Amino acid sequence: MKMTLRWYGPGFDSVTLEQIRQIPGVSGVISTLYDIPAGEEWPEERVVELKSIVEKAGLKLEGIESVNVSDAIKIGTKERDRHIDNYIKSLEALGKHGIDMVCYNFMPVFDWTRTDLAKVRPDGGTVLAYDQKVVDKIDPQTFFDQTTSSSNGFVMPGWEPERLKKVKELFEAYKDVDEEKLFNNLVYFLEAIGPVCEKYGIKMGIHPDDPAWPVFNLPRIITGKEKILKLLKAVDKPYNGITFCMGSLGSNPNNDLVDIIKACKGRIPFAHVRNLHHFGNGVFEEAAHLSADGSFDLYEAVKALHNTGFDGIIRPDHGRTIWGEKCMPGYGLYDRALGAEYILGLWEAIDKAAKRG
Ligand SMILES: [Mn+2]
Repeated sequence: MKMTLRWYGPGFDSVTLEQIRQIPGVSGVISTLYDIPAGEEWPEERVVELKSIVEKAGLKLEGIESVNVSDAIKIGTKERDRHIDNYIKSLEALGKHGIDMVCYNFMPVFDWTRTDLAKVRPDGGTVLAYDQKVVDKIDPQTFFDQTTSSSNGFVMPGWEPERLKKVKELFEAYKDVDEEKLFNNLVYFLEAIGPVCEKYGIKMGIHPDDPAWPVFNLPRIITGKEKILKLLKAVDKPYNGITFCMGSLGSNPNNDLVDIIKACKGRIPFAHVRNLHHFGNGVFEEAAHLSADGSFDLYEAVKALHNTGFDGIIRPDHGRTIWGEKCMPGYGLYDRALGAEYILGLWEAIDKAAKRG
């Protein structure tokens, strides 16, 4: 297991690599080339540059989150094959330099969705929160404008302004894409990138839909165990894996997180570990990683990862904003550092207990 933190790169992140390096047990980061639009090729020299910036700080670039998949690929337009060729070239550039874990998602239009980016909790910290009733009352464009204007001036992953300023057009482009079509387009994509993944030993980890149900009537295909297993079976190769995101899958309280980990044994190259507090009826807020602060049992989840032989990359997921930090919502230093230490503590205890029988 390799403990990492997500890092957005110079100019995009309030947290520095020097700070990350001082978190005990964190050996690397997960990063991306934030400025390259989905569908375009990642130049090899940019990959080399990113890798060297990270390594100069004494850390390892363990993987990429994300190499984004373009809407053309998700919709299946005539541009798709050109974009897939570019995706393959990007993977080639990564694989050549030993970067072998790539996270991506196949969510139409919006990546993750939250209705409040700074909900105040009783201890004064703020968190990302979701209320289905708010989403039900709002149109997508207003929703987009509200989300981007409350991000403390940071560009948030999946909410890139260039792409989303034309929300209406995007919705129009997706109007004939139902679950089945989206799924088939995903399989088409995965089969096309198979050879380059196998050549370099790249593990692809699809990120589950967040929240794990359809929003704004857009189809969602990675929402729970059954659908994940359907995908793993459709392209039954080790490179086709999932990013086990506890917060996303756990947004639906009917998802049994431990059961999903067991069912996906050997196909989880990347794990996002975090906690949520559920209020019921599609209302939840993010919480500190500690089990007692939310609705999930982090001990059981980490134990399931350990017991299924998980040897991939792990990171604390969204943190609370605490101690007056100015940061991208969910991605401050302090609470994610606390989360990393907690997960590492659980792992050490579980690992030692297992070895002592
Ligand atoms: Mn996640």
